[in-house]
Amino acid sequence: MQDLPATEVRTTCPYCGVGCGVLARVAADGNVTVRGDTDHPANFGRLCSKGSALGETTSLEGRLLVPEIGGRETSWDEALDLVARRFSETIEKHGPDSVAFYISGQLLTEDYYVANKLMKGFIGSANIDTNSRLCMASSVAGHRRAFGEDIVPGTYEDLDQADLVVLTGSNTAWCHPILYQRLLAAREARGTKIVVIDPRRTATAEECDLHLAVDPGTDVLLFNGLLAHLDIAGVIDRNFVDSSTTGFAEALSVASAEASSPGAVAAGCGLAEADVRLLYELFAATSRTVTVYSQGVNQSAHGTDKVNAIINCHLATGRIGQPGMGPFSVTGQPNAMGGREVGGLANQLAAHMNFDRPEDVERVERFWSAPAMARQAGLKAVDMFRAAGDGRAKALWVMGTNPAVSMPDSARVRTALKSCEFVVVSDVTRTDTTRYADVLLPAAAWGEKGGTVTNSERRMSRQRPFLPVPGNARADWRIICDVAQRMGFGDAFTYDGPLEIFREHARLSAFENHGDRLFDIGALAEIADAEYEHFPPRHWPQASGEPCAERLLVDGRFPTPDGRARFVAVRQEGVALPVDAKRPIALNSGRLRDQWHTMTRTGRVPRLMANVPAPTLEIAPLDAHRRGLRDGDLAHISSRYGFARARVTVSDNQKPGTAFLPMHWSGHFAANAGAGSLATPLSDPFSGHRN
Ligand SMILES: Nc1nc2c(c(=O)[nH]1)N[C@H]1C(S)=C(S)[C@@H](COP(=O)(O)OP(=O)(O)OC[C@H]3O[C@@H](n4cnc5c(=O)[nH]c(N)nc54)[C@H](O)[C@@H]3O)O[C@H]1N2
Ligand SMILES: Nc1nc2c(c(=O)[nH]1)N[C@H]1C(S)=C(S)[C@@H](COP(=O)(O)OP(=O)(O)OC[C@H]3O[C@@H](n4cnc5c(=O)[nH]c(N)nc54)[C@H](O)[C@@H]3O)O[C@H]1N2
Ligand code: SF4
Ligand SMILES: [Mo]
Repeated sequence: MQDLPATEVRTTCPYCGVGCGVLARVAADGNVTVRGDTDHPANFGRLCSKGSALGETTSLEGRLLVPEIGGRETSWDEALDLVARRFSETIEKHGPDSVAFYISGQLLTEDYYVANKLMKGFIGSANIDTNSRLCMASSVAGHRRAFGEDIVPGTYEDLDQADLVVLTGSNTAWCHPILYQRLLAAREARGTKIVVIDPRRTATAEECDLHLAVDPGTDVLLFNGLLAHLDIAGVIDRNFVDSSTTGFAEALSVASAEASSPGAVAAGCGLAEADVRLLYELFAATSRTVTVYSQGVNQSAHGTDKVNAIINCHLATGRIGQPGMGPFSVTGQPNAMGGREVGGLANQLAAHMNFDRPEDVERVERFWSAPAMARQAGLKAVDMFRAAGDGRAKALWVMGTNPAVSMPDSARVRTALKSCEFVVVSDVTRTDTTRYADVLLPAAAWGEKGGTVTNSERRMSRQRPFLPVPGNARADWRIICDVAQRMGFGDAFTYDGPLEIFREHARLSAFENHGDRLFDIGALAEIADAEYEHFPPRHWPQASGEPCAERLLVDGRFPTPDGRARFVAVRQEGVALPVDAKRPIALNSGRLRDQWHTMTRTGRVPRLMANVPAPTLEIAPLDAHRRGLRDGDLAHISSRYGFARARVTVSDNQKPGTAFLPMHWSGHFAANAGAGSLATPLSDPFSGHRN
């Protein structure tokens, strides 16, 4: 990596899971400017609209700078004493499962590690879940079912090297913009074909060779039909299937019975038969195929089955672990992958270990010398807020996420936050959630704290501070350790900085790991101060004494007990978004190019607000006509769970019977425009994911 002028600091973008490298510079007058890091292998110097505007988000306007108890400013000592005392008393009186943490894929790996350690090893409950539940949990569960471990086999280079890229349930052009630009550049160079599977004609679909506007929730049928077609077309990789997998015959038989022909699939998915055939023929004929998927797959009551339906097609053709091919779940948040490494979900343990293996639980217990090791999975996000609402969870700590807006059935979540006895919120600014905080803790923000994040392709990068920590704000890892010490767990939480935590995290990944867990970064367990400071972006695994494997699952061996991958026989369940005469429109929600989630940062930047300045509901011409709605009208939208209001945009991009409302508008920016108020809390049985 090239040396930088002393005024520039090398760090990583805090938005999406592409994980672009950023060079930040602070001018003498305090103004921050950023540019892309040409040395970073995720972006090679490019930044999207949100990344380029990062310099405009670092002002202190609206920042939380002092701890508060009940709205009154106070000292850290008083706030931390109260948090520790209330958590300890609640645990003493009602047991460890009466408390919970709801955390975030936007925390750094080191923050995440200590939060998980405190809850699962020292408090003695697994009631810690993250907003990645809304995001990545179906991929995690699908990977574990198929591969035995939560593995993303591929790298971004596979997109450069593929001849066909299928983007399903992913508006890549807006949500992973730099990856999308990379894909377009590859197409320029080698003529890559791009297929988009999405009920909406998104910005991503505008550029593609084939767009399949599937009915929402019908992806399993589409991919089951593909599996059946691959068999008929004679492109099953028999060698690979025989030597590296189990369960093929059953998966194929279920798929073939359900999706007997492209015609049957087309009818079930609301597609033209010719388009279905075209996809199937392209897929069958192209060995270098990558299937990228995101929330249209994950965020659904049958998300795990969708993930396995996709993986089945890659296993059947042996298209996995080789250049230019593989299933590729792209992560949403900057550290969604890091959170999975440290076990941030209620049903995971740290370092890719799991509650369903008692030897894993004991191993983590031994490593931490944990006085109160949790032995079973805890409450997942939706259930956690139910428990907070009905009095089972009596003390809740929310860090780095805004569930009052972003959880489905958010009105119920707000009621739960109001009724929960003791709510702590760590954030950098006031949000719809901080309104419910009994104790408000001011966290250090991007640019003020250091640590590591891992992007979609398993590449770990450093975030580095370039600004002083303002007011009395503190880094999240430190706040968590401060509370842990006051709860009497001092010896295990005396880190002097993120580096010490990172070393422990690396040691745990290698602890009694004889190659059975692919997540192993043992080579970094003794990383020196200067090396952590320098830390070039690198993939995991980084096992001690072994070369770093960039692409995983290369040799046809999988981290299951028998070394084989598993086909999962999946059936198309009822459509994910049931509509009826009373509620005839299936509402879909997602993202805009220039906004980030609940807008706490991007909402402050005028040029990012300019593109779509107000909440809008996109609706098909036919549906608009039936309801007498025209462009610019104010629509009242209601669901079983709540209501919202938004301006109408009549658009051919919407399939009749579906409408799209961005997820971003919180109560802070618009009254009653929250998509979360309308969204269903129905969850996937395997991942706890909901649609
Ligand atoms: N600009 C911007 N970028 C972001 C974010 C942001 O807030 N703003 N957030 C980040 C995060 S955390 C995440 S998780 C990612 C999300 O990245 P994406 O998943 O690409 O984002 P969404 O806008 O939710 O798009 C999901 C797409 O799935 C489609 N879809 C809905 N139902 C179905 C279905 O049943 N089948 C199929 N095949 N498709 C369906 C929707 O129409 C929509 O276009 O984006 C990340 N990047
Ligand atoms: N209707 C609908 N709802 C959705 C989705 C959807 O598609 N549709 N998508 C879901 C998905 S995939 C996701 S990931 C979630 C995202 O939803 P949220 O996680 O609620 O979204 P953010 O607005 O990013 O919230 C992050 C919070 O952390 C704060 N913060 C920033 N930096 C720091 C820090 O360093 N420390 C601390 N302590 N706080 C910090 C920010 O100010 C902000 O309040 O939304 C989910 N909700
Ligand atoms: S693509 Fe994602 S990581 Fe890269 S600059 Fe844009 S928001 Fe940041
Ligand atoms: Mo997400």
